[in-house]
Amino acid sequence: MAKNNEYGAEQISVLEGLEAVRKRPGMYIGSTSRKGLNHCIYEIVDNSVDEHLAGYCDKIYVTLEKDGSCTVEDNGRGVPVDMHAKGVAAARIVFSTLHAGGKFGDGAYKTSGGLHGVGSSAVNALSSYFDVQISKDGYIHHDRYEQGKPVIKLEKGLLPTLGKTKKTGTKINFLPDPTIFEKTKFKADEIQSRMHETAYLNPGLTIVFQDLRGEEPEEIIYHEPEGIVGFVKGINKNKEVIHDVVSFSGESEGIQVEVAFQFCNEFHEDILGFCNNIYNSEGGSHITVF
Ligand code: TSJ
Repeated sequence: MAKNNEYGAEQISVLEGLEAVRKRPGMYIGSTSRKGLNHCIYEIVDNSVDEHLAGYCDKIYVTLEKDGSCTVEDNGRGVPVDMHAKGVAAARIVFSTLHAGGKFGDGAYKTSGGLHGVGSSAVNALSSYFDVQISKDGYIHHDRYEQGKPVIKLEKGLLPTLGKTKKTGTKINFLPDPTIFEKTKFKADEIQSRMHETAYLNPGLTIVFQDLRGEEPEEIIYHEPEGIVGFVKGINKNKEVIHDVVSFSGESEGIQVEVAFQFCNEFHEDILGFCNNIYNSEGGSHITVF
């Protein structure tokens, strides 16, 4: 497994950790069907959304590339690249271990609904390649994995750089492993609707979706400054509404709640509940209590 005598016992246990994901992918991403495939994108995008919620990122680019891979890029602070306690760049730990979340900056994950960065290493494990560019501290830092194994040699424990930059942000380009997934073609319409929903739930965020796989490149910009009010308007746009959208928000014991609703001239009722950006098909206690 470890060709390189840089790997100590610690590193070997890390590789075993990601092997566990390849053995039982469903435990980490739900399934290996197209749903699981698309879920990989959401796991990566959720990290950028967390960076937005922390107050540092307002733009996310999601691109379906011609070669079947996906690129997710944000303009946040960039995943920390400095030396971690283990003598390895912090980013290497983020991508190659099933670490518990919240290690890298405490406040960052207060409103995180995802797997707190655990998802990124699971996606890495399930990808033929997983390429990372982190723009931070004046440089583009580079890391790369194949089937979850690092293929870039660290320099004194740190990531090599590709050149200088004045920007900051994180860019991931990954190709799902065809030996893991039953289908490897991302479904654009499902991803578009999830990105639109994410934009409604995060009114300060702009998500640029691009599909470069067809003859004509496609680009959709999702920006919904009206937030969940706009979400309700969008859901009801072809219905006979009987009043304007009603909305209110409040906070109690550090928990923020936002509500928007509109009645239509029909018997059917839809109540969508989201907690920390995650839809709960069973409603969840915040719906039941409301
Ligand atoms: F999934 C992922 F980890 F690969 C990934 C992470 C993918 C993408 C597209 C973006 C990100 C990501 C992570 N964007 N921004 C961040 N931010 C941090 O990880 C970060 C940066 C700085 C600090 C700090 O305390 O200084 C803390 C964190 C968590």
